Amino acid sequence: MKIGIVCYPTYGGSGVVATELGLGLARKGHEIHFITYRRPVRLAHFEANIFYHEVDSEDYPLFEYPPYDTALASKIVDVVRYQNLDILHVHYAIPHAAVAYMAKKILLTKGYYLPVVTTLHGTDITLVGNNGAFAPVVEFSINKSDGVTAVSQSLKEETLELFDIQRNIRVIYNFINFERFRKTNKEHFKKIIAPNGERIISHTSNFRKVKRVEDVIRIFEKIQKKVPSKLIMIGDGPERQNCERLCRELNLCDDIRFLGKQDAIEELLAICDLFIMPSENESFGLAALEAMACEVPVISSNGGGLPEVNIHGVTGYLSDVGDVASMAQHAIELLQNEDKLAEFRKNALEQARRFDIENILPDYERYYEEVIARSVHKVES
Ligand code: GMT
Repeated sequence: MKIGIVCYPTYGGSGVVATELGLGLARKGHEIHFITYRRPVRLAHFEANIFYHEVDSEDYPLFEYPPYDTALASKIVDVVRYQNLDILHVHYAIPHAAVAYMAKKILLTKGYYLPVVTTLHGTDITLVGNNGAFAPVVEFSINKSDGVTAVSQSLKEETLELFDIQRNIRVIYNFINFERFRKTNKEHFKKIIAPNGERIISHTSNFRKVKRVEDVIRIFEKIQKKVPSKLIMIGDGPERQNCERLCRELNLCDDIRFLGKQDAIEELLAICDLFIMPSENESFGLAALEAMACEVPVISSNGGGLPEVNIHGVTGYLSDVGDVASMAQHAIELLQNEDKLAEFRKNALEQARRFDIENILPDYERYYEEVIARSVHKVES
């Protein structure tokens, strides 16, 4: 198939999923065309079957807000027509699903029906999409997509609750590439971060409010009182400064390292004993899955789709959102019991295997085929 992919090219989960999906499909022989405003972070090297089309955004003194949506729609029209795409897959509803609808309408005037699949990733529904500023457009463009997928059952249910959706939503989970995410020997890193054999705990996110990053620090403070440990904070974002301030207040600066954005996250996960994800809401929790693939158990909240990924008492523990005491207690129990920790490590890997990219890619291929078959001879919908 010739597949167009529209996504955010940044470090965020939706961009990572979109890029890894494109790379995986290209390895299976599909021709993939990425259409984004910047080269996606994980699209670092030349790959056969991968094409990249940058959206040119024209600046003009009249534009207080450069009309990216218009530029993206024009680029989609151009790529679809001249590369003869079979289907367009847009990741994150805002603005991509609405832009895809516009492109589709333009293409119809040229006698071309473009089947569009929209994947809902989480905050495009639960936070931003649900906001009155965007909600009518989000609802409309989901209903106008030829196919809609959500990354967890929980996100599907939330979408159906929040909007009047007339389309079936197919759940296709986030996935993991085990060629990259697996436990490797990085003892030299461990010696630098935990020179006295302390436990290593980690957190990865974009440090937005929804991630409750300060909870990570507060949980760590409690753990540290019982188990000698170090915390590594991976990623960056608006809440980082508050977190650093909290570390200073709690006198924890020597035991917490802020590493900023990192590319080789798997090399850091390889030395971790526990991963913390206390999010307010998390449609799936790709960062938790990456940890589990590297045999790191997860202490998380039970927000959104996290219970579909992290199994309470098996791969880690779940607590109510904001229940720092319970999360810390679970972490301490696990870190103090070597046998239990080893068992949870094994279980985490086993659970992660359910989401192996090799199992999930065929779900997307089948879905594209279904959507294309439904769209044949279609003129308007
Ligand atoms: O976690 C974020 O804030 C980034 C966000 C994104 O859209 O880039 O991640 C969302 O999509 C990921 C991939 O599908 C999911 O694994 C994350 O759980 C989801 N984040 C939230 O729901 C907060």
